[in-house]
Amino acid sequence: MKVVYRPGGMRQALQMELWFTENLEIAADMRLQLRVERTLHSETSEYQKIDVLQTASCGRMLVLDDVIMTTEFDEFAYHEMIAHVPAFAHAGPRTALVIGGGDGGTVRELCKHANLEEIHLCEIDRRVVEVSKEHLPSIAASFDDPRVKCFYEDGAAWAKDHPESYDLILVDSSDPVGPAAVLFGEPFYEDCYASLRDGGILATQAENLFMHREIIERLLQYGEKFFQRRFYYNTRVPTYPGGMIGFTFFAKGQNAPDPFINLEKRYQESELKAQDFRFWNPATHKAAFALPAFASELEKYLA
Ligand code: SPM
Repeated sequence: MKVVYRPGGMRQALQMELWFTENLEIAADMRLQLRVERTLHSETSEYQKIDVLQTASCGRMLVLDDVIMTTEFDEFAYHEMIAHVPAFAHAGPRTALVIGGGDGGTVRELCKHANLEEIHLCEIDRRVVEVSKEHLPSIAASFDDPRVKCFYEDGAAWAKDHPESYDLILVDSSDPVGPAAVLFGEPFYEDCYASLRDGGILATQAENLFMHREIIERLLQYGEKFFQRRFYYNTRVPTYPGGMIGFTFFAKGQNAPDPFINLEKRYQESELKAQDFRFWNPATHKAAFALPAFASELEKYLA
């Protein structure tokens, strides 16, 4: 973490403020800063630096290798959209795999789906889960659900070793540097395809349309190579650079679902109600797939 001390305004001339400055390799010329009240936890695990900071405006914040992973303020906009969009798009998912996602937010959202019988989390760094349980209890809220099993292993190897095992695979990864780089490679997408059952859906953290078009285009090319249905959708997250982040949505097989079919019906038939969500609803679900005009060239990869 780069901690920048700088003098406050006129009325705080004697008080020094503490600011966290994100150090994001894939957006090197843009910096996001948040004012920090105190450090709640800091360590270097076997894989990465892990910090939990109490921010002035966004609650507690999890930071890995100086990059913001999630904050209490806006985490729901990310976790609800990575989880519920594929979960409602599938006709009846019974098994789900989350790769990464050690803070537990994606697992928490999946646990709201009563039809899911098994939810596996494959997170390479056990310490992310342990630290999140201790410091981010509202996010790491569902690890005690009996359907959840945690495996502290390499997610890419896990997908390769579990063919035809899952109805949903959600890749809640950090960015394509460091331990997560392998999750942005073609072999991983091929292995995820093999790890899905027929009709299964792969949704992956897929960066920002304004800033990371090359990465997104590459992921959509993998999708085109392996998957029968392909979409890209967005959500809004103020504490990620550019305030938005997208996901690939790839579905497998001749009966591969699209994300819109029977959506309202499935929602009404589920046990879920409007009060179970803060961001997801059928309207945000559908709107998330609208690509802005400047990105329309990506449509050639979608089907
Ligand atoms: N469960 C939350 C884990 C976070 N997964 C996504 C992290 C992305 C961080 N960088 C965002 C860069 C914006 N393009």
